Amino acid sequence: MSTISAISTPFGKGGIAVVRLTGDDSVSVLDRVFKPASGKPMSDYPPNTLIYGDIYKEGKIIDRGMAVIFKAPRSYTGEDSAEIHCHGGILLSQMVLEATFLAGAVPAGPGEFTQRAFLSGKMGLSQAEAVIDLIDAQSESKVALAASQADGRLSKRVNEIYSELMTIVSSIYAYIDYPDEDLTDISVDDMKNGLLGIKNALESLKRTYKTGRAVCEGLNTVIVGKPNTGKSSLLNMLLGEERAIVTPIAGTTRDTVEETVSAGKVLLRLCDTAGIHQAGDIVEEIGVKKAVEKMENAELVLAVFDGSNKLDDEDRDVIGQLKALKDKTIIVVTNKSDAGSVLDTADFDGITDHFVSISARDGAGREELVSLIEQIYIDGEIEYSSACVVTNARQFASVCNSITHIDNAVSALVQGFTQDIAGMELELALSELGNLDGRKVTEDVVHNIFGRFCVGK
Ligand SMILES: Nc1nc2c(ncn2[C@@H]2O[C@H](COP(=O)(O)OP(=O)(O)OP(=O)(O)O)[C@@H](O)[C@H]2O)c(=O)[nH]1
Ligand SMILES: [Mg+2]
Repeated sequence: MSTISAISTPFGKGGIAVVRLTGDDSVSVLDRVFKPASGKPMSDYPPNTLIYGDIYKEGKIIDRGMAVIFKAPRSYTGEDSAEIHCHGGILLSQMVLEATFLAGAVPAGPGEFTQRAFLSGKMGLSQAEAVIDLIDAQSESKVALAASQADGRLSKRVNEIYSELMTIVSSIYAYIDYPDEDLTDISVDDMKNGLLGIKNALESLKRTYKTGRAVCEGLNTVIVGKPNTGKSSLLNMLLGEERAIVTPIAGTTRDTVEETVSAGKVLLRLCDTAGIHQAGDIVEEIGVKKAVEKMENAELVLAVFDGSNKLDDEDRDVIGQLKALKDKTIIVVTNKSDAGSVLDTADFDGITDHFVSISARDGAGREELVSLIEQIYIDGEIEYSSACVVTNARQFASVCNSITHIDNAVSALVQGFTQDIAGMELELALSELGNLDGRKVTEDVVHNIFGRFCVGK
């Protein structure tokens, strides 16, 4: 493999910057760029040891710093690797990087270090994804969950399920190829039971995605309501800053305002929208259309009503639209509790069971709203430090597809079809499980995943 290098620390001034190398020639590239103060070459030093010395570019010393070598396979990538720690100047770290290029390294692409770790078998794909989640994490709960998945827990569990399934598939093929010989002691009933056990294991993994998604991917959440109910005030309250314009004039928000915010353990991808009503002009009309579209595409709808006033025709129109929504979680937020509260849950019959009363202006009710969202999305049984959790749509799709193939195999067995039909379905299930951890994943998927990383990771 070629030797690649990149600055692994963020762009900007800092105490130190780290230039990272990986590939067969890492040590010889390092020897050309870094000379230990002792006069001995770096290659004479043992690995995993930080050594002090001079950093050279085109024969001139440009900085003093530290360097370390990691020998294959005991490195992040599984290859020979090295790091140079220089002072954290923007130009200086760039010059050190260029020195590594002059010494034979080539620039690393986004996520290429982790991609190499995956290719050399150091980590599964779900583990690599957990590393992205860790880097992206905006909430403590996401850090906790990603850190626990980055140790390869999900990969391990999926591998166990894969092996169990493989045993059954082998028995089925042994049975088909040599029906008269006693090669397998598994009866059709045993096979069915074994498959149902595997299906149950996959079903419990599948259930963890509700929590995994809420914590890691975030929930697509829209704030809707008629004008002036306090939608933008709610966005600001959740964010803890005056992000959206709030005025007493109905129709203040015309375009959507989008922000990501953590609500306790849940990550909300929030969208504030224009008040839904009969629009007065073309700009408003477009805003209202956008609001309705966002509502139809969201998964969590925060429907805001002014709880200090009786419902009017505009509210009733919003309620009608909420009733028409399918497969969404709706929370009715009655706002302006400081000004009185004349609405009750009966006013929202048939929309939802989730209600909360707040005063977005004063911040009252924020905790109740957050804990209601956590109650809906976070499975309290999931212990982050020990559980296997499905955290993204790609992993979830593999789990769902493998369940479907197992179901098909079981019904083939139950209906007495020839066993090769069940065998074919189970091979598809195996291939789906293989996808989950990258065993059989296509090159496109791999590129797509690692392309989301930053350069230097
Ligand atoms: N008393 C009281 N007034 C509030 C509260 N929340 C918002 N308001 C007021 O209600 C008015 C409208 O608030 P916004 O947050 O702009 O309402 P909106 O739903 O975004 O309005 P549009 O963007 O016009 O649809 C402002 O005058 C706010 O100060 C609250 O909790 N109590
Ligand atoms: Mg607004």
